[in-house]
Amino acid sequence: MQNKIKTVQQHILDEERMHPGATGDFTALLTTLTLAAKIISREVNKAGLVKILGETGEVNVHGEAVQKLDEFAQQTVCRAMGHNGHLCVMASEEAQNIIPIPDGSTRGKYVLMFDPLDGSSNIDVNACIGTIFSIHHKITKDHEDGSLEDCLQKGSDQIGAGYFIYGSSTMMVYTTGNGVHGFTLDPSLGEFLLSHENIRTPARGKIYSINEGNMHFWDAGTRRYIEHLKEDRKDRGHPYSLRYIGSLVADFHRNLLKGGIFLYPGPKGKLRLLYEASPLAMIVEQAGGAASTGEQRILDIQPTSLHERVPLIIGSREDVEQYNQFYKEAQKSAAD
Ligand code: AHM
Ligand code: MG
Repeated sequence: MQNKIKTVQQHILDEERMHPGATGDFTALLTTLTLAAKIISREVNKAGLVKILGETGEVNVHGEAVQKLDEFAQQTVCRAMGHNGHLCVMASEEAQNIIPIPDGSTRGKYVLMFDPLDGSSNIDVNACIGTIFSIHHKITKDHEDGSLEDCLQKGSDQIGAGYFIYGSSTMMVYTTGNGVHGFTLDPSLGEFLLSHENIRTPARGKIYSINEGNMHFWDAGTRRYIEHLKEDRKDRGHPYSLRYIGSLVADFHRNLLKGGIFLYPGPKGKLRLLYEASPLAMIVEQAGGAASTGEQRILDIQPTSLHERVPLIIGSREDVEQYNQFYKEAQKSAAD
């Protein structure tokens, strides 16, 4: 039989229909998000042409104020999602406080957290960047508007998570708890088409991704673990290779498909729990992988503030488990 042709909207709708009492609201929410991503993708693709890469404050050839791409992405998501009618509040890596739904727009039952353009240091050099999103149910009852409390939910309570990657093609990868599915944007149709159904990440990989320039800041467990991977290559014939783009979505996406481990270790980490770690942790677990801080499962962390950072160790299950072991042993020897 030939491969099926299916748009992301059809796929989400089919998944939503599996839930009794589904209203279609969730499908509508994600559909609007794909529209925002298409707009961002279009700007990313023509960035070099319209000099959109300039600093804010510049004026382009049309006499319009030039925006940096990350600000453009932030505003695009807010403008598309704020009026979508299904959200009660949003929060973004690019905004200090929670983002209320605009006056006059219908409030809904979902909460959206997002990183509008992750990997922004790669924009100027034409490397992959992405948009990451995380969706929760509203949990507060007293107002139609959502609050900080609605945003500070554990990753294990997410009802959906995903990312868009703006690379050699634009892709959407998402999960609603029924596996992980990937869609590739066909620019001639303007549709995301199913290209990677039910992604499973290999149990063990051959790639590690870490900023080795930070080696002297690493904890002892991380240092020993990375040494061990290099010894695996030299002595035990398991060829780990280092691959690091410095754009989380791109590093994560490659490792998800090929197998491997991405590390941004502590003590505090750089990556944000709500906009980066939690959504990618849901995706990786749904694909059979794992995500931890070294001592705790990412999805079990109770957030305490909007922009909280966590160490992030994420990827193939056996690799993450082995890292956790190294981390715990180093903690134990330091305590003895
Ligand atoms: P950003 O949200 O400011 O783009 O920072 C997050 C990025 C991630 O995409 C990437 O994994 C990490 O920062 C790379 O950091 P470093 O340059 O310290 O290795
Ligand atoms: Mg980011």
